[in-house]
Amino acid sequence: MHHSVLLTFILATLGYGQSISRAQGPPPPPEVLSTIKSGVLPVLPTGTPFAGVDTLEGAIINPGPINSGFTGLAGTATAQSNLPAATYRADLPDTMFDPYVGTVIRGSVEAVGTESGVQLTVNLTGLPNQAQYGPFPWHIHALPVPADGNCTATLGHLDPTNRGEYYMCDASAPETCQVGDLAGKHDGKIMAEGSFTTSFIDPYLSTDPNSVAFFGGLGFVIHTSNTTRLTCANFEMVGGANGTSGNATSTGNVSMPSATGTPEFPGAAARTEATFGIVFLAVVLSLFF
Ligand SMILES: [Cu+2]
Repeated sequence: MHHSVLLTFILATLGYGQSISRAQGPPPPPEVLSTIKSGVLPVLPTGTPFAGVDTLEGAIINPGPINSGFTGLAGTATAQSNLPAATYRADLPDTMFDPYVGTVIRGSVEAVGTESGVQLTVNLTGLPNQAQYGPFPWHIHALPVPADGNCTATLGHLDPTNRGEYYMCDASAPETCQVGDLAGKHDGKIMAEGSFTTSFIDPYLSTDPNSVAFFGGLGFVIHTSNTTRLTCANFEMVGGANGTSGNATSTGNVSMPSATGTPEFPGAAARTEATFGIVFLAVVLSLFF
């Protein structure tokens, strides 16, 4: 009896915090980059609770069929307008979270509030071997990167509509995508090796700290195609809301956005947390009764 309880507990633990990302086309051959700096889990589960889904280092790499038009449990994302003209920037660190890809990704993502959404400007260098590790998913995640630089601690994607991560984003209906799924909404995963630059307006992100789509302080993450987390950085405020931003190298008035306390992270991560809590409670009760 206790064996089955223990097994349930282990499986629930493996499911805890599981974060997933979608993949277009077949994934590349498994490439074990590290036993500790991985997608989500520290080891390759041998008894994954996600039947029928391939995993590598705990990251789901085959999310199943496309369900275009999929809408989150909390509806579709809201198009923003008249946002505070604050500037946030995620500056990638000198050291990669996962340094086993033979290069260091450097650069930044700058994000400025506009009349009709958030203008993002992406400048990256050092993207690793495309054939071996690409294409590279890139997202805004649900939690900040902690001081130790642990990209795994950012959990899944910013997902205020509670869409979950089991279905690919349909770029022709971006309001149905996860708000943090920059790759899905904007030209897909990065297909470039070396340098990559792009700029676009995302209508669904917000520079208003009171919005569920507020990304200030949250982590930007770049993955390998198997969702291993390569590098990450938080969006920190580098320009105020008075419209005087625009100097990308300015570090004046650097301040973290107002403490976000408990950042929004509904979606898959929250659901697995709830499941974990229930199973954990059941295990504890079974020990006593
Ligand atoms: Cu991500």
